[in-house]
Amino acid sequence: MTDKTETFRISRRGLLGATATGAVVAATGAGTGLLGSATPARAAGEFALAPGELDEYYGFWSSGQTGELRILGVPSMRELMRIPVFNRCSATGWGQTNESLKILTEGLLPETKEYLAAQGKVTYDNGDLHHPHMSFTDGTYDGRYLFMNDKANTRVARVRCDVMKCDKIIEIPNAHDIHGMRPQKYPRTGYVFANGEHEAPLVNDGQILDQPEEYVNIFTAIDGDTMEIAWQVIVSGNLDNTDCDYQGKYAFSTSYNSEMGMNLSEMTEAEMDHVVVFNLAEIEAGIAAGDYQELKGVKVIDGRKGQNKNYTRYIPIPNSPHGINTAPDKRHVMVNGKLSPTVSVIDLEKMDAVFDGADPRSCVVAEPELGLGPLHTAFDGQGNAFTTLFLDSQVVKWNIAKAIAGEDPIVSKVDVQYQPGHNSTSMGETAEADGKWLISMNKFSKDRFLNVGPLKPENEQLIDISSDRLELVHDGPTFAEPHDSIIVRRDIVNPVSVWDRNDPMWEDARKQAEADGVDLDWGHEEVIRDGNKVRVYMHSIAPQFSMEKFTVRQGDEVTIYITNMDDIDDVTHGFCLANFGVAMELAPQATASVTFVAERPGVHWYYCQWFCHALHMEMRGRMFVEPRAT
Ligand code: RUQ
Ligand code: CUA
Repeated sequence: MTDKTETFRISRRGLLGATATGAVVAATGAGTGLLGSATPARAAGEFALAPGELDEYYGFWSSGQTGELRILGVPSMRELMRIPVFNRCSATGWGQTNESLKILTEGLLPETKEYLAAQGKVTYDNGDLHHPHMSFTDGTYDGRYLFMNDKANTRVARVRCDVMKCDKIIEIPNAHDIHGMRPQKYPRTGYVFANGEHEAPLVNDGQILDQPEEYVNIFTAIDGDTMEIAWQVIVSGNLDNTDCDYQGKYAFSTSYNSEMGMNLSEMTEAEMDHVVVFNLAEIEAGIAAGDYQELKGVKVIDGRKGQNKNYTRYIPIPNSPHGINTAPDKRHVMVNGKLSPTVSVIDLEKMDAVFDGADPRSCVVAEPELGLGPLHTAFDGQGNAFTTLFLDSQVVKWNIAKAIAGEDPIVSKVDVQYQPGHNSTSMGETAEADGKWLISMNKFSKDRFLNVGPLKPENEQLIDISSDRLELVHDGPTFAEPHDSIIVRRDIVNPVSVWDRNDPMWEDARKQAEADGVDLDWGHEEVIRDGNKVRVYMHSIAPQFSMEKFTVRQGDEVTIYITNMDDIDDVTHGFCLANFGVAMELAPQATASVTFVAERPGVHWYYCQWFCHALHMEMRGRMFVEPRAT
């Protein structure tokens, strides 16, 4: 299909100024000439921002098995920040500070806490973060929160966009391994929908192994404001990806294993799998009417096939559909075929009839063949869709109206290197899709970068979609594994630069300080002894900690609370207690605390681990640990 690409080859130089406002710098030299066979050489640097220039978009990136959230600038593709979520972070102390441990532990199920305790742990320290999505109001991003899933340990987390820190993590009961996850688009978020991917016996207590008919899968609706579980639905088949409509009526999930197979050949046996459609009002009414069972404190409704209820419908879709994406026209939903070369187009205006008894397939209004291995679809807001073709290593642009009219919908294709999974377009999963940029998130980079050993980076490619000629303009190597991303207009995201001294993040520290008669707001430098528990309160102002030294006894359980009194943008300190494995971030006006047992007698230096001042090296102090009396 490269011939189509050729057809649309036009000079882009003249369009540059219009498409990348403020983003253009002079060409810096010869083109690389290696951007793929169908792409002409272009001068390096044309799409880079000049030093000091800001990006037009925030990109929020998952990191797969790394477990963190990342912020990139688009179109520069510069990595701006990493936000630890499901992982343990050495720099910030995430997973070690009391504030982060509270978030990492409070949402765990009792049996998980028990399991972890048997491992000598209080929380998981790995995660598999696939899908980051922002909260919506009225069909577009509202800049409040980001939500994300953990496939590895069945969790959903929330990041506050005002400070760009995780403030809630919950484990989802009854489900197994949360994969697809999306926030409600209308009227607002509202619900966060989360798919359990792997089927398991409903009561999974070791009684059942090889009775697939006893296996179920669970769809969960979480209240995005409280991060509590609103309800769950038992479904037939497994669940892969999910999305919802712009009307607030339906959510839908793909299933690649309608067969309920337990091995590869069983899972791929059927010609048709399905999309499950969830009728939100019917489910809410069913819950209100008491038609549920309570499992682990959650109201669970039965939406399996064969129920004579209106909670769900099963739309047959060719073999093993994967991604599901609602178009900004607020009407069409694309179901990506994976093992089928097709994308099935669902017309939501036909969905009410399906719930009224019409043939479930009657809502499928087109099923164009686009290429091999369609996985995910993004949109430009102008009636076009962009689908990744994993096996063809291409992104195909196609016209939705033409597909529905039965005409050849393919506009153009671009080669990507290599094997794309997700793609995302600027504002593309909202009603404000603007058709400027597309990121192709490729699973392999092969020969695109210097060889770094057997473990290679993945490759994210930036494609200009402002014309029919899809132009690859940037290669971006990334570490494991930027599964999915969203591209958000920068006016929507407005984080603060300095913390509010009364932020809920350190409410526990504030309460403890109050109980200890310590003023957390200013000037505290106190050591409070409470049996063998010692609480040390100090503050930091560049380039000093308020305590030059303090003394504890061997075996004391020591908690150190530090408030960074600096309120200047960008003056972050850190606290590292050498040879105690203790370190944390202290952003402007933040309080952080950490607890450890002082089992090492002697003098131990603590130092500021965030370069903050010309006298940063001098920003240090001593903890003296008196030996245990023998
Ligand atoms: S899924 S490569 Cu985890 Cu987002 Cu499609
Ligand atoms: Cu304070 Cu470095």
